Amino acid sequence: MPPFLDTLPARLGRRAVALVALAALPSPLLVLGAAQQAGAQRRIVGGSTASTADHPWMVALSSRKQFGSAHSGQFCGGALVTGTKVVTAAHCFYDESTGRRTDRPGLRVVLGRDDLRGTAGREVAVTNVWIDPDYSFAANTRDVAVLTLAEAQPERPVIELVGPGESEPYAEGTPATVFGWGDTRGDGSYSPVLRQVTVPIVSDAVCGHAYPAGGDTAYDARTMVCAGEERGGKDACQGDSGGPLVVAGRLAGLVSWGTGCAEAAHPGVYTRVAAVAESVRSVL
Ligand code: 4AZ
Repeated sequence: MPPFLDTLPARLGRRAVALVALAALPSPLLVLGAAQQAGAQRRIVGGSTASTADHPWMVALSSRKQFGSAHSGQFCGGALVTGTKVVTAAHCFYDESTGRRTDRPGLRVVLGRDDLRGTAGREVAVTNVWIDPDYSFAANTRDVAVLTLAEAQPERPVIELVGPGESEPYAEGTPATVFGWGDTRGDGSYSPVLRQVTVPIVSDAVCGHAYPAGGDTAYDARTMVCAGEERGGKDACQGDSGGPLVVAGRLAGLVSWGTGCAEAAHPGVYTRVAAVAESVRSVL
């Protein structure tokens, strides 16, 4: 994802704002003013470092063409759910400006590497990218993909998915932890090291108000879930896409979209794993 921030919903912004407009946008620090005033630290945004030793299912998706390839070519996050399958976001495989499927040349899954400047862990090729057949790029609905690894990882612990139709993990206020190597400040500062932040699940009513119907970036309670503090300061951001939102040790969400990062009253929006679990299970 282009490592810049604007005040539009991320998906709309990525399509509508050319790089040439970057200079004309308010500075990320101004955009994040509310979070700053709240005294928040802006990491993942607002979190702390994490390790794949503790979260061995956390993986990076890498491509040799990716901007910022100093960080192992990382462009999205994902989660290992079986010895050969990684769950991530469908939009990681779509071009933001055209809305079409895009190639990720040299696509690999990076396992066991906390610091993407290094060579620890393993890089494994991908033999297949499955996108949910009902994924909509325009509406951001059912934003899920499943990658098949060229080599099985039988020793590596996996994360369990929340099951089809479950609702309890999504109760308002439930603590949820998101992991990633994405932007820590909303200004293109991708993190070389894995980070995590814990945010409360936001109710459908509040999230529907934050992202009302009418645009193509509306909140859809059937296929999405929101998480974040009302005052902002903690969030996923560009580059965290596809990464896991973990509730009580299980995969409950995938980083999908949002307006900016860590803004007050604009929680992060995640793919609701319970809504796509049946479809995902059919390809595991
Ligand atoms: C993105 O562009 C993105 N604050 C992901 C998550 C959020 C915003 C943007 C949520 O990948």
